[in-house]
Amino acid sequence: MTETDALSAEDVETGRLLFTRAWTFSRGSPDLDHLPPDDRPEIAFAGRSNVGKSSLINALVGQRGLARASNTPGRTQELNFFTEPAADLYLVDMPGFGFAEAPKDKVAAWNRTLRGFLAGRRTLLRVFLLVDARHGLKPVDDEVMALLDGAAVSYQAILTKSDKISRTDLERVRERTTQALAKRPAAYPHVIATSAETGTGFEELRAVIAKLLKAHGN
Ligand SMILES: Nc1nc2c(ncn2[C@@H]2O[C@H](COP(=O)(O)OP(=O)(O)O)[C@@H](O)[C@H]2O)c(=O)[nH]1
Ligand SMILES: [Mg+2]
Repeated sequence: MTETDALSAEDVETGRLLFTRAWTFSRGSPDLDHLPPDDRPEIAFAGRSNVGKSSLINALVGQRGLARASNTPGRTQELNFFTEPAADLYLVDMPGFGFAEAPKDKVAAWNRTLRGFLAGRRTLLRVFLLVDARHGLKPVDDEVMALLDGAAVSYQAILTKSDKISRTDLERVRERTTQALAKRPAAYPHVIATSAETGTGFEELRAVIAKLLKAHGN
């Protein structure tokens, strides 16, 4: 049974309501010393530069301008925290791994910060690992998954930009991704496909998050 089958109408409705609220930018953290207090569950969106992390957060909350989406890869250079007072949850927009246009030492420092956050944040409930549906998993995704497996942080893959490929190709990449994740101890087996362009997959993603929060006791 997939998680989709196990999502109840109640999860779908709770998820819908969770994201009709007004989410706001809470803070940007350039390093591990400026994170908000770890006083509530967090869900982080990770993945390569330009994979669609910021666009996905905007589509999730239904607010076009909340997270900055950009045509310039690697522009987001802080961990950005979004919150909604009644939701008791942080959504975390992460910068892309290994962004190309910065000096080497800066990239290295960045990757240390991202790794430190992913592997060491006590309140991280789940990491959504975003993967461009046209390209599938890349070596840097393997590195991230190995890190999360090592830290026993639960993660789930999302195939983004699904509007850019055919249904057949999407099912092919979903199958390949599912098989790769089956070998990973901390990976959630079900792969979600989204399009920030058409809205595909967001009812499911909202329900998955609502269900996670319910299981956590919120
Ligand atoms: N067609 C399509 N384009 C998308 C989608 N999601 C993001 N994009 C585009 O991909 C580029 C990078 O998106 P962005 O959200 O900034 O990626 P990030 O670097 O991972 O935060 C932007 O030009 C977006 O408009 C999607 O679902 N469909
Ligand atoms: Mg971004």
